[in-house]
Amino acid sequence: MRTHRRRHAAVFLFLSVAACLALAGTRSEAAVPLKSIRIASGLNNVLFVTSPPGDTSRLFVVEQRGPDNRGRIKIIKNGTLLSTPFLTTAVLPTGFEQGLLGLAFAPDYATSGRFYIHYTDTNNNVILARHTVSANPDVAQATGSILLSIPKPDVNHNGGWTAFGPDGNLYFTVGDGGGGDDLWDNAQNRDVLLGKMMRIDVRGPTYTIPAGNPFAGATPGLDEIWATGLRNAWRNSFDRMTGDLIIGDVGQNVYEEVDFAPAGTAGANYGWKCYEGAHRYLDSTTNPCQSCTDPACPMVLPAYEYSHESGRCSITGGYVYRGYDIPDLRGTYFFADYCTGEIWSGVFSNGSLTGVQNRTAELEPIGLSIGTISSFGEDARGELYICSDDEVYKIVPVNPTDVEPTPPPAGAALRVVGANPFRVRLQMEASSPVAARGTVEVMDAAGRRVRTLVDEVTWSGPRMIDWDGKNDQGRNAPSGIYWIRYRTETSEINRRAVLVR
Ligand SMILES: [Ca+2]
Ligand SMILES: [Ca+2]
Repeated sequence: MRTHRRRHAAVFLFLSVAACLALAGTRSEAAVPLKSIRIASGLNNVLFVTSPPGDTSRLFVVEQRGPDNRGRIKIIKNGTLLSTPFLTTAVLPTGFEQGLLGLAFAPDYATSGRFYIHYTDTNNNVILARHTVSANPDVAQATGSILLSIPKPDVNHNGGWTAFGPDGNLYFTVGDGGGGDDLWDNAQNRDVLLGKMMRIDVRGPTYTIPAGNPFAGATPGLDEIWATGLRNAWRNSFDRMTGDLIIGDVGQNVYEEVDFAPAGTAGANYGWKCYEGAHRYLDSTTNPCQSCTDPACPMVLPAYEYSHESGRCSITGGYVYRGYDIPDLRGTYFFADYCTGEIWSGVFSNGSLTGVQNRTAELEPIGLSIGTISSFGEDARGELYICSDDEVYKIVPVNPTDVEPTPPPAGAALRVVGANPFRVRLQMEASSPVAARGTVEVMDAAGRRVRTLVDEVTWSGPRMIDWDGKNDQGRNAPSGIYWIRYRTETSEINRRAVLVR
């Protein structure tokens, strides 16, 4: 594969530049050969799978619509598809991109019972609604409450993704409003929620704006917006270990793209419709600079792009694998094209997706065709799934005895993964087998707190945590011995670190 680095003189780039690709059809050279196995069939228009944090026995399947045009969430429990749906929606509109589109369980679902759905209603609004579980853990309350209703000018480009970030806030995307070429110039317009990613805090009765939202309060632009310049970011994900955000943004006529944002990046403008992929496309008058090339309004170009050759038409963004069953795969990002059913993998490096390989031949089940790929999904242990038409597949090793699965830690764990003693950066991995609220702090040898690294955030699985050697005031801590303290509601772990200036 050849990789060109392109320079756009007029555009200041946060991130490195897109790769221009020749997507080779070669078989993977990964150490562990993969395959996919079908774990459920007979479903209706599957668009997503996910699990509540820490729930390792159930996988929840989102059906866009059934024959009665109602969206449903169904449960695969210990490998068996339950006949009673978890949730059945009202009758939803029948457009190709309409219906029940997204689902996210609250980090504290085990106690709050709250989950969030993203769908389109019969008035062509995009709806974000909260529901709660009933007394039966496999059945939800039928009625929920609408948190946001976003009007749209056209039926397509509804976005549809929603997920909780490592900060405990709810993120979701809405497409540019539809039509083609962003007719209404919405994606660059900070005064509409179309063509955007939003971030809201849903811990209270309705929702509030988290501190740090880029256009919060008096800053011009709608307070809910987290990122702008998206065309139709259909499937996105947080790397559950690093907190990095990965976006699969569907292109217009030629280029599909993957965008990458290091954890916590607020206010990024991903370029649409000034750019399609890494290529200058149309002008925008709603951009705050009223220009696509003013360095005062910088844009982030893709970490990766591919063109519509060979029938490719629409990216289905995926996940960075962080599971336990195939340790060799950790850090590998999987994504697909909706039209061709091709699946690729790569690794993020300095903001670019590198080493992209075609994994289709491996992951196409023998004797079966996966067909169109609407989404990937991740279960509570970080294992990955593929959603296709009426079926759900799981990515597994060809020969399970080829790999030595790493069992999830029995309890919370904290280990130093980088150099120790360290000079510049202490790298750690904190993991929790179940969703738990955790705090990570740096204490000095006298037991005084030097720095709060993670403040009461809920997560499950592994999470990468860095300490840059600074205290809470941003000043360099002196050389010496420090203790990294990881506390959850039920445990406390201390690890010794030595800072050498
Ligand atoms: Ca504002
Ligand atoms: Ca873009």
